[in-house]
Amino acid sequence: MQTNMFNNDTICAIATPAGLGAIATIRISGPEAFALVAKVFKQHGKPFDTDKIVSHRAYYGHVVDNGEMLDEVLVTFFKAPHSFTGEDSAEISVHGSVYIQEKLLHILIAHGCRMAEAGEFTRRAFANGKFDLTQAEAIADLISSQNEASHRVAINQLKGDFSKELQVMRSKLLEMTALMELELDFSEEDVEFADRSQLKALLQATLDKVNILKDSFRLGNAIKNGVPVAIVGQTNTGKSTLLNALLGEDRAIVSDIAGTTRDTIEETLNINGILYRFIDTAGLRQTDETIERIGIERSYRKIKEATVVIGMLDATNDYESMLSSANDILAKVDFDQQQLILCINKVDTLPDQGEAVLGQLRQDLDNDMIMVICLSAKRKFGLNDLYNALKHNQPLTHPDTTLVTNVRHYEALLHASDSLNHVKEGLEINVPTDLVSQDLRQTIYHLGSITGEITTDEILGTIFSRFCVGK
Ligand SMILES: Nc1nc2c(ncn2[C@@H]2O[C@H](COP(=O)(O)OP(=O)(O)OP(=O)(O)O)[C@@H](O)[C@H]2O)c(=O)[nH]1
Ligand SMILES: [Mg+2]
Repeated sequence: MQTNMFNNDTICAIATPAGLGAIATIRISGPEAFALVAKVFKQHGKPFDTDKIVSHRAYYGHVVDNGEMLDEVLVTFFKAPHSFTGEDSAEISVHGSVYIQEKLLHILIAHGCRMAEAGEFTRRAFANGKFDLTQAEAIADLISSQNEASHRVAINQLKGDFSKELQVMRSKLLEMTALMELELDFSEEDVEFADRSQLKALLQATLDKVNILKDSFRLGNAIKNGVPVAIVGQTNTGKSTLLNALLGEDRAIVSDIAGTTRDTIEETLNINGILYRFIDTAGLRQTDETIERIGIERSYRKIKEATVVIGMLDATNDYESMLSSANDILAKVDFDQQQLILCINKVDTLPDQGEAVLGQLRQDLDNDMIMVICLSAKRKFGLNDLYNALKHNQPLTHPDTTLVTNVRHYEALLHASDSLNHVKEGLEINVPTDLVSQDLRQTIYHLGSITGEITTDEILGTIFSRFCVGK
């Protein structure tokens, strides 16, 4: 529910994590913020004079309610518009007892404050023009960032470089569209205000930029949610055993019955600062069993979506069937976009620990793009070789490149790219100006929806409800 959003009331919430801590902070924002704090905050036993507030300064005192002292506190005041939300705001730091935190919230609410909804502080900041939508979303990403790479991407987005790129494109298109629409007013006179060759050049430049941003999503998403690594292969090759070995826990069921794993199992793991999303899949084989078949279809889908494919081969099988499984897997890999690591598993059962098979397979496949390693998932050896192979697929990020990490942005860019292509085609076959300008408006709309220049309440509601209360 986001109904009260623009009622201009005063809201409060605990901004620090739930539970016990050394200190906790309660955040208050809105027109009555200072007056509300003054109702409960005392210095040297005397009422606090809000006229004397200096913005961004911390004041020591006590929260007293009904003559009873609740806690010793520090209150920091932020005067509008120089606060996070752009409104008068205060932060009360209390001792981190759960009782104190909740009691203080109750006291504030009893005095007329309203409990904030999820993301409401950030939504108010957005409404007050403190930042645009991509920056608001970057704040959520920053809070949830768990490693250096995802932190860096969130910081870049927060700095607003992505927004600037979009705004420049959008305003150039707007200018051109306005000129075209002016022509419509003079349709009798057959004038051309918008130079068509300039328009074509602008379209191409915009399309190139939009496509670069769109294509960066694969990498951006990998950084944010983990590089997707699909573990695939025939039944009983040891895929689930490998997942468990990587995680160091018995996450997936392992058995010598072929077809044990029916559904995909995903777990993220941080290896040397990079987040990977390992996906154990149902073993590939011919089957009449409906559920297993659905699982196998999912395995194929996961191969498509993965950045890295780990193809599991079983060293206890004869060489010819291993080679044919390897060929089946590599036929499904798109080497322009994906990396394949073939793992000869169960080499603990071979006297030379797989050395001979490894050499033979490398020779027969004769493909530089494929890495082949020996492994025993069960005895946990060869894992280091796997980590090293994965290193070749670290998401490379240049600090200055803009990466799209958000599905909403990605979808808007897809739409923008489609409508730009429409405009281009339209110009080539000389469709009427009003139709071209309609397609241009579509592009402008999609680009504007990313930064929040064009949004509906519903979209905003969905975005901000993903934030935690207090943010
Ligand atoms: N000797 C040996 N056995 C292994 C190794 N890895 C797995 N196994 C055994 O192989 C059998 C199958 O292992 P799983 O991990 O269930 O195989 P899977 O590929 O997930 O099988 P499905 O889920 O049926 O597709 C089990 O009995 C494992 O103990 C290994 O490195 N060495
Ligand atoms: Mg399995």
